[in-house]
Amino acid sequence: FKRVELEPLPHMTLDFVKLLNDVCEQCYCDFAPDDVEVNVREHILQDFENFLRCQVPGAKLVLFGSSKNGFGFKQSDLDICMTLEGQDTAEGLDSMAVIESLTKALRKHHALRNILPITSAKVPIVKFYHTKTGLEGDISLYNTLALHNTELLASYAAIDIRVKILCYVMKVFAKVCDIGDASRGSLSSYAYTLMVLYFLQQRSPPVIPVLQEMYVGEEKPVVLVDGWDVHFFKDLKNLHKYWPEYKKNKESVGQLWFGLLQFYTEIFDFKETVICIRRKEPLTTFKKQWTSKHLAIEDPFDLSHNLGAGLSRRMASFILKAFINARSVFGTPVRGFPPEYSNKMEYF
Ligand code: 3AT
Ligand code: MG
Repeated sequence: FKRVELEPLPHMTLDFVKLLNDVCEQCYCDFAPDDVEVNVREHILQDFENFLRCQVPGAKLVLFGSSKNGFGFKQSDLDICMTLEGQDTAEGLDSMAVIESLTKALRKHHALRNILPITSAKVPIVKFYHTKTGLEGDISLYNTLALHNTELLASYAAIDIRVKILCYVMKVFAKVCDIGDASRGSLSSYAYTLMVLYFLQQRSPPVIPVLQEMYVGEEKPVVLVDGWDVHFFKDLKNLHKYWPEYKKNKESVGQLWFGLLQFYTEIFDFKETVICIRRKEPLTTFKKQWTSKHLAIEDPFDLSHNLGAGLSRRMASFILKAFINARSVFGTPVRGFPPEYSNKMEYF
C-alpha cells in the first residue's frame, strides 16, 4: 500500500455523525439473523450428525465461523468441523479416506446437493448445498484452530455491542465494494473482522482489551493446540476487575466507523506494521519478515499465517482505494444518504 494524497475533508457535523450511527445500527438490524435462523443452523447440524453416525462411526460435528462468532449473516455459509470420537487430533488419521466416506455418506442425504470434496487445501473439506434453506456449507476435518479463533471472536463480540455492529458494517462494506472474497483474490470476512478488532484495541481509550495478553495469577498460561498457543482470557463477567480501561471509551458506533476509515487511510502504516490482535505493542513487518507483502494480517493463533499473503499488488491497491473512497463518502456531511447508497444496501 503506497501512501497517497488524501482529499481534505470538511468538518464533521454532529447531525451527520448521528446519521452515520443510524446507518450502522440499521445495517446490524437488517443483516443479523434472528433466533429462528440461528436455531435452524443448530437443527441442521444435529440432523447431519445423526445421519452421519450411521455411516461414519464416531463422527462428531461442531459449528464454527460466523454461525458462532457473533458476526453471521442470514445467508452466511455453514462452517462445520468434524472430528471422530476417541481421536483427539488428526495425527495418524487417513484424512483422504475419511473425506471419501464423508462424501459418499453426504451424497445419500436427501436435503443435500452439489457435494464436492476438496482435498488440495491445507484443511481438506467437503462442500455442500442445503436445498431446504438454500445455505451453502462445508465440513472440514480437525479444523481445531478455527474452533478456537471462532471462540476468540465470539468473546470480543460479547464484550461490547459496538464490536458486533462495526464488524457487520465492515462485512457489508467489503461485500458491497466486492473486496470480501478470498477465493477471488481479495480478503476473507475473517481478515476484515481482525482489522476491526485491531482498530478497536488501538483506539484511545480502547474499546476492547487484548484478551490473549490477559490472565489471572502469576504467570500467563500456555495452552497448545497444533503447536500454537491458544490461551486467552475467558472470564468476561469479571473483565471489569482485570481490565482498567473497561467502558472508558464512550464513542458512538458512527464515530468509530468513521474513525476506522480514518485510521486505515490516514494513520496506519501498512508497509511497516502488522495488523495483530494478540498483543498491544506494535508488531513490525520487518520483525515478521513480511516486508514484501502489501498487507500483513497475522492470525491470532497460527502466527506463521498472514491472511494478506495472497493479495496481488493490484488487489491490495483496489482494497485501499475502497477505504479511501469510503473515508470521503462517510466523512462528507450530507443531509441524508444519496439514493444510490440506499440501493446498494438493498443489494443484500
Ligand atoms: P461469513 O459470514 O461466512 O462470510 P465467516 O467468519 O464464517 O464469515 P468463512 O466462512 O470464510 O468466514 O470462514 C469460516 C471460519 O474459518 C472463520 C474462521 O474461524 C476460519 N477461517 C477462515 N479463514 C481463515 C484463515 N485464512 N485462517 C484461519 N482461519 C480462517
Ligand atoms: Mg462462514
